[in-house]
Amino acid sequence: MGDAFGLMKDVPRQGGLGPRSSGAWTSSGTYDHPAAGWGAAITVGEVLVKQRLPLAGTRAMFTMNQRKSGFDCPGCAWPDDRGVALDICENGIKHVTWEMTHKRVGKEFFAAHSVSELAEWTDFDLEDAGRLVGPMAYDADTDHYVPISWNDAFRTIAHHIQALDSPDQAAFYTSGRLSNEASFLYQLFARELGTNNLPDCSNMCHEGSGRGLTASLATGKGTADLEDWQTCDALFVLGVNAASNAPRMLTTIAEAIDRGAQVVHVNTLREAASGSTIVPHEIVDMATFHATPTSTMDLQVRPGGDLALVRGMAKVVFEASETDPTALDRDFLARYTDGLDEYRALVEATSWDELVEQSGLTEAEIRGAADVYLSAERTVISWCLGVSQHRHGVDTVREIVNLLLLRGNVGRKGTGPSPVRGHSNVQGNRTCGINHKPTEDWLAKLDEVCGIVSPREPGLDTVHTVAALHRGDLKVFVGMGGNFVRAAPDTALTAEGMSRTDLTVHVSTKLNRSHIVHGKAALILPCLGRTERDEQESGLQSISTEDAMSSVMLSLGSRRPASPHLLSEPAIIAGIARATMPASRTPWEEYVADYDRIRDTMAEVLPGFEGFNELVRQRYGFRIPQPARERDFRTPSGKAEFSRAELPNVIPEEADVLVLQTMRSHDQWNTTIYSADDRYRGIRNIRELVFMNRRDMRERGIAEGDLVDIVATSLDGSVRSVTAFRALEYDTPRGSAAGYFPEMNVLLGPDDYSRQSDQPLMKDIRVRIGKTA
Ligand SMILES: Nc1nc2c(c(=O)[nH]1)N[C@H]1C(S)=C(S)[C@@H](COP(=O)(O)OP(=O)(O)OC[C@H]3O[C@@H](n4cnc5c(=O)[nH]c(N)nc54)[C@H](O)[C@@H]3O)O[C@H]1N2
Ligand SMILES: Nc1nc2c(c(=O)[nH]1)N[C@H]1C(S)=C(S)[C@@H](COP(=O)(O)OP(=O)(O)OC[C@H]3O[C@@H](n4cnc5c(=O)[nH]c(N)nc54)[C@H](O)[C@@H]3O)O[C@H]1N2
Ligand SMILES: [Mo]
Repeated sequence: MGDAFGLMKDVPRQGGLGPRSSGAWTSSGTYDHPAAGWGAAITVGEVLVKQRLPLAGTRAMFTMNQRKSGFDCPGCAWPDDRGVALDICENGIKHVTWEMTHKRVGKEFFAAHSVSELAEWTDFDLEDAGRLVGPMAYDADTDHYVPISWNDAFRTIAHHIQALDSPDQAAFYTSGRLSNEASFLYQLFARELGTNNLPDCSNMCHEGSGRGLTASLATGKGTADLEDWQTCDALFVLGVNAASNAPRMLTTIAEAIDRGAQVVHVNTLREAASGSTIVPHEIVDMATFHATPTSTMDLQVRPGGDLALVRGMAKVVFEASETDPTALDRDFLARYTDGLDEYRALVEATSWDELVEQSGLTEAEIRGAADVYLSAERTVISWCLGVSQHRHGVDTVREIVNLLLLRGNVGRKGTGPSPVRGHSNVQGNRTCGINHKPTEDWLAKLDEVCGIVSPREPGLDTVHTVAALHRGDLKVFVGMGGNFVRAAPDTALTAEGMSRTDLTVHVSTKLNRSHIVHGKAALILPCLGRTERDEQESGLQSISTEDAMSSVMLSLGSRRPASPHLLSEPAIIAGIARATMPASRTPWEEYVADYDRIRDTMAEVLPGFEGFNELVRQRYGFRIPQPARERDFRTPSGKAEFSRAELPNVIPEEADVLVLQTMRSHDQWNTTIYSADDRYRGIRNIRELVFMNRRDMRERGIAEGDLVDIVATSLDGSVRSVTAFRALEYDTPRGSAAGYFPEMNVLLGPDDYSRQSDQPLMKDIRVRIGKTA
């Protein structure tokens, strides 16, 4: 990578982008204790003490995810369980306390450290410096960030944006933590300005899920709710590392098993969730070390093999329907679906040999999964990045829907497709208009209510933003949260593109790499965190978020802000908008004075938000109406559409090429690395590693712990590599390998994205691995 463009020097070392460490690494194989439970509780205690927050942290734990008076956990988007008094998890607490740290990054910090010096810091050290406390501007003469007033910061942005030849020379990125209210203002600003350049982190996680579900069911979201999870007889969990990334899901899974439901995990790895858990809020379970199993079947697919598995299951369902009249829900199929016969013909024409080869499973395993499906009255199928970050992610999502349709498992209690969302409000961002390709209906309504004329040209998504930065087409980049330089593919190219812009603006809580890799001018604008009190003219404000199951709730911060100079995200957006468009007739100041006014406007624009202010103040908020959930499928045919995708070939042509997936460790929140450990995978003190199958290692003469080079060939033929990563033996299918994001993002070329979803191929990087010379 080199130290150009503010990236860390590429010195191979233990620890990757996490804390610097000289201690020895260890790898002890998969965790065989129950997930969550005491291991998590002990870690929570350590985290609170480390951040010097034992009391405040404990208080926060008790107000997290509590209706009425609490704040929504800024971690993942798993819905709050209404029956649970203490609905928390280890990783949510890590996440909250990371925001609550006592450390501060003020003007003294920036005076003491030049940007070139900070470029040498690890990503861990940058974030660990503490909370940002005042707006800062880059001073090229001294190479330091220096204080700037909020007004001057807004004027700087206005000056740059007004100087553009076209508003399309600016891009406005969102990371999925932004509230509904701030999201709405942000997209309103971009569109009033005249651009749909609204790339977001969803372009990297569930764009494919949204597109697949929309094509099949005319809804971009899952139709299953938490209640459906709680009443299904069979639950399939595909490509999710639940124990680390959606830990509260473990509770729901354990309860499902307790009531006799079948839970099938499908993953390339044997993850901790496919074992057992000690439910953290069950005091009795904790005290007695009572572990509940979280799996009744665990299928180890090859990378990208999910479509073949699901099609194989459909094949068994069709077979069964020859003798069992209840195998297919014929009434449902006749009344509500389109394309069944063609789908059936395609499935029947696909041979078992192909399905077995492409799934990496045996016919017996596929039949076993199909039997679970056929025996269940009600089925929920959930998935996350193991499904969506593939070339054919959209096809796989649609195949999942096909399978559900066969037995009427959509729009009925205890059933439905259920993508597991990532960031706490990533789904709400989309609902509120963060979308580079909005529909005409949506724009027309926005224009009518807000009195603007939105542009109709689609804007840039994440991968196309990287390309536009590289071409020099983007002059202004605004990041509303997130860490674009580290999250996006091809770190070096993204960094180089970012450093070519005239202005970069980052609205953030903590220092990260994207502040160090800056444009010619650069601003860091610090904002309130989700846990903090947001006081405006009309008093204390709350914001709202939408969970992965379409429930919208209020969130109220209660902590004293990290600094009196912080502004809220809505206030920052309004400040930028007013400075940039002085004649705007949008009541920016009034919106900020009282967020109820933002919600009043949203109530008019967003379908299903009529009466938003009243609805959201109900004890559990409200669920956004979703026609598909009522079996009202608003596709062009008016019916749920079966898809008919070719079975993709997911096996590399060349025998020496491996399929590498990039994933999160247990001690990480996306680009924030808390430590270099990965407890459930038995890893301590190392992140620059690659998990490999024992036979693939032996074939290449690689022994446990050897240093290896990983060379990736991009779809466009270009080659990227990393050097001196440790090869570690792991239970991953032959022909596959795994490593950590963001250390491995350098391996993804700008062309390596799915043509179906435009998502980067973060679970399908084609690599060759050999010992470091
Ligand atoms: N603590 C914590 N929680 C988080 C996050 C975090 O960083 N830390 N990030 C949040 C965000 S933004 C998101 S999007 C989610 C991500 O949640 P996950 O999707 O769980 O994220 P990953 O760590 O990428 O793990 C991908 C999983 O898919 C499996 N997999 C890989 N390839 C395949 C395949 O081809 N088929 C199948 N069936 N499985 C496969 C991997 O082995 C792994 O278990 O988590 C959210 N929650
Ligand atoms: N190779 C590979 N790359 C990936 C992935 C992968 O699986 N593999 N996953 C992708 C996915 S699913 C995602 S979602 C992206 C994540 O991409 P991003 O969302 O861009 O990254 P984060 O690491 O979540 O952002 C962390 C930063 O957010 C800021 N922040 C924290 N809280 C707040 C807040 O309340 N307000 C504001 N304004 N800022 C805040 C802090 O400054 C922190 O440094 O990465 C993607 N990249
Ligand atoms: Mo994500």
